This record gives sequence, C-alpha cells and structure tokens, in this order.
Amino acid sequence: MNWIVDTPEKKVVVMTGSGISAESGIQTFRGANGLWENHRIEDVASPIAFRRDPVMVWNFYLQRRKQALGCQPNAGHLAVSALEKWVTEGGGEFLLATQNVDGLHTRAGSRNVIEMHGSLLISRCTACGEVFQDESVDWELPPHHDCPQKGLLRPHIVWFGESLFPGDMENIESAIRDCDIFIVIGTSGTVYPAAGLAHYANRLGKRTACVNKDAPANVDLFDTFIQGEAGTELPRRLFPEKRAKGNAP
Ligand code: BV8
Repeated sequence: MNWIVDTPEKKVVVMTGSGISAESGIQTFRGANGLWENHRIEDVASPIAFRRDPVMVWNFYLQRRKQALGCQPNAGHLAVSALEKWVTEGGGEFLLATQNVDGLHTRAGSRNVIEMHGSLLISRCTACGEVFQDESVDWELPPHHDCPQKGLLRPHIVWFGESLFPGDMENIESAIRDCDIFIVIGTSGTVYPAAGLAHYANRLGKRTACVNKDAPANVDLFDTFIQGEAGTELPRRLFPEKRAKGNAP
C-alpha cells in the first residue's frame, strides 16, 4: 500500500475545505448549491451585505455557529490530527491550513492550524478591533461590544472581497516552499487565494496529493488523486495504518 506520507520525518502541509466536514453534517458550499435562503453565499458573506443588513448576516452566522457547535469531528479530521502527531513526533514538520470556519479540526486535536477564512466561534469589534472567542448563540441582534465606543460586533471571518488576515498567506506559502508534500482535501479549488496554493506548490515542483469526492477544477495539478470520501480514504491512505485509525492524541 503506498501511503500519501510513508515516513514521519517529512515536512507536510495539508489544506482542507468544506468537504472534510461534510461527514460531520456540515453542508458544503457547492452542496447547498452555493445558496443560503436563496441568497448567493458570496452576497451574504461580504462586507457590503453586512453594511446593508447586519441582522441578516448575523442570522446567517449564528445559524452556522449553532450547527458547528452541534457537530462532532469525523474520521477525516481525526486522521489529519493523528498525522500531525505522527509527523511531529517523528522529527518532521506539519502545518494545517483550512478554509473551514467550523472549528472541527481544532476539536479533533489539530494543533498547528491556520484558519485562513476565520472562525464561526470568534467575533471582532468593528470599533476597538478586539477579537475574542464567542460561542454565544442568543445574541440580541445586531450585537454590540462592551468597549467605550459600544462598537458593532462582526463575525471574525474573511468575507468575499476581503483579504486574508495579515501574515497568514505568507506563513502558508513559506511552509509550502519548505515542504516535502502538499496535501489538499475536500475542496473544489474555486475560491482564491486558497485555490492558488496548489498552483504554487506545483510551480515549485513539490510533491502534491489530493483526496476529494469529485475531481476538483485543478485536479491535473496533483501527482496523486484519490477519489472518495475523506472519512473513508484518509484513515486508509494517509499514513501507515496503525495510528491513522483515528486514535487521535
Ligand atoms: C480576496 C468564509 C483580495 C466565509 C470564505 C481570482 C480569480 C477569481 C476570483 C477571485 C480571484 N481572486 C479573488 C477573487 C474573488 C474571490 C473568489 O475567489 N471568488 C470565487 C467565488 C471565484 N476571493 C475573495 O474574495 C477572497 N479575498 O481575494 O481578497 C481581494 C480583495 C478585493 C478584490 C480582489 C482581491 C476571499 C475569499 C474567502 C471568502 N470566504 N469563507 C464563510 O464561510 O461564510 S470562502 C468559502 O467558500 C469557504 O471558506 C471555502 O473557501 C469556499 C468553499 O469552497 P470549498 O470549501 O472547496 O467548498 P465547495 O462546496 O466548493 O467544495 C467542496 C468539495 O468537497 C467538492 O469538491 C466536493 O467534491 C468535496 N467533498 C464533498 N464531500 C466530501 C468531499 N471531499 C471529501 N470527502 C467528502 N465527504
């Protein structure tokens, strides 16, 4: 059986999308036909929408926060966190860059994680800029901060038309420049700049692998493409069996 990562002392970068959370009951973007209550997600997840109707946007995010808090990490998330443990204990290096805002990777035990698009469980004050863990689901909308300016709170999420948080892209790209293998899991490869990372790794001649239910738009970029569900394929193919079976740290 050729494993995606055959020996632990490797430098591994993994990037995931909503496909890895599908088996936890979280709808993918394409799965929902990219729609929320008949709004194109790009139209709800945007600073323009928030300026126009913060209550509508907050309803969108509180609904997803409730769903994420009610879900459990699946065997796919557990295999990724077990890989991190195996590699880091084996003298290798590991980075997980996720497009997902559901927090399930961290709950599965992943440590070195960059949430490229933010988190449903973090809020930010639009006046004082404070960023804080926020798992409350019964805010009176729109919520305001308890700072002197009583600033309007917004989800700490990267919306369409907004740049990623400072340093995140630089850290991910430097890890890819240094890596032995770049693994992409559960993403359609349609949203940038995340979708550009496979091109970047490919241009650098890095070994690349993709595990996805359907062939993503950029499937030709990958040396290895494993078609299937992450919760099934990752425990079977990610790294030598014994520890991949989700007995996470
Ligand atoms: C920006 C947070 C600078 C919000 C998200 C270049 C070309 C074209 C367009 C652009 C470009 N550069 C910038 C743009 C614009 C835009 C963009 O990419 N638009 C797309 C729609 C074309 N990008 C931006 O706006 C980015 N910002 O560029 O800033 C800038 C500023 C001003 C002007 C220009 C540039 C910001 C992008 C981040 C937006 N925020 N999330 C929220 O979540 O509410 S993106 C959001 O959508 C997710 O985080 C994720 O990134 C994306 C959804 O993609 P996937 O996760 O891949 O999900 P999808 O449903 O598509 O696919 C699921 C896959 O899983 C499928 O392939 C399926 O087969 C597979 N699957 C399903 N089940 C399983 C499975 N696989 C395995 N196992 C299973 N069980």
